[in-house]
Amino acid sequence: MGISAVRGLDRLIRSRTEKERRAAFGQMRGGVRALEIREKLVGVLAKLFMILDFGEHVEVKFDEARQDVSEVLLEIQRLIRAWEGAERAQRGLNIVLYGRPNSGKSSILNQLAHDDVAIVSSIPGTTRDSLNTEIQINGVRCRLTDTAGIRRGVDDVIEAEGIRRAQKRLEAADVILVVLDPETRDPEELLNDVKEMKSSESRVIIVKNKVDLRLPYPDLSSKSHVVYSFATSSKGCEELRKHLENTIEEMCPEANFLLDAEILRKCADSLTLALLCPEDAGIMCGYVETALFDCVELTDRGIPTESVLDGIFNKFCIGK
Ligand SMILES: Nc1nc2c(ncn2[C@@H]2O[C@H](COP(=O)(O)OP(=O)(O)OP(=O)(O)O)[C@@H](O)[C@H]2O)c(=O)[nH]1
Ligand SMILES: [Mg+2]
Repeated sequence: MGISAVRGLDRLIRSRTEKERRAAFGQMRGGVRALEIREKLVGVLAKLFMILDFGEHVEVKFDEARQDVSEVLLEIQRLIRAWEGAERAQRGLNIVLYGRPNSGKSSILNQLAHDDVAIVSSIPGTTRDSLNTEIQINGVRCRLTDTAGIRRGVDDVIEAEGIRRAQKRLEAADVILVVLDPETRDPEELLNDVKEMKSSESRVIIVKNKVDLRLPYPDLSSKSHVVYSFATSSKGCEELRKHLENTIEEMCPEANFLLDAEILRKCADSLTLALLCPEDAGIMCGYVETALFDCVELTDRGIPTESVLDGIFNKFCIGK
């Protein structure tokens, strides 16, 4: 069993959803993709040796080798994104509802959870503390957090603590749903909080709730995606549900093959340097060789000198 298969098995044991299990099988199959990358890099090395040793007698161009390197690099970058998505899915995503009191955050949480998890009332300030529930979206476990409504100039110490906790939740959020209703005063202030507190990778979705009231919403300058909802009905949250599904699919894409991103990143760094180097087959050769040795860590197989020689003799009529 190769290293990828062993790590895939470990992922399989730890997996809790169908999607996590599929990712684990992808990692168990990952060695196959690693071998393909290894083959391609051996091919590039063979071309570079040809240019170095027999440049004047063969038709191989430096640009051809450069093109091959960028193709392998693109493939590796795709695999890195797939790995990052699988890791995100494995740890689960945090989705946080954020907005003014009475905008409909708790109602949205209940609709997304298909359950009466949070108390809903027409009294602003009903939710005093953060509240979590777990849901699955596209097979990804999501911790959905309802928070206290945000308003300024609060005297009540408990409400002030609820607001502080709500803002703190933004830091670890993968997806932030900023809930606005037609009554929302100064939505830019809310969006500034989000901008300041959120991590660079988290996604922001603006939810204009209570669309059934057919009242105008405050103007916004934000470029974040906007969806409309009416959270008094399950159907009224369909657009939000769909958009969340798409967002989560982008953040945790389905992958047929998974390979350890730490090693892939080393490989990608060497190939990036290979592409940055001037038109010098010798320098490029050095970086491609380093990438090949990194890649070997993923395959459990060495690179016998013969494989590079085979690469040369299979493609070019040298010494035959
Ligand atoms: N007409 C209409 N009313 C809604 C909608 N969503 C929520 N409401 C009502 O608005 C009121 C406030 O809803 P909540 O879900 O408690 O609002 P909240 O944002 O959690 O409020 P706080 O907990 O105070 O921060 C309740 O009376 C809901 O029934 C909607 O889409 N349309
Ligand atoms: Mg509430």
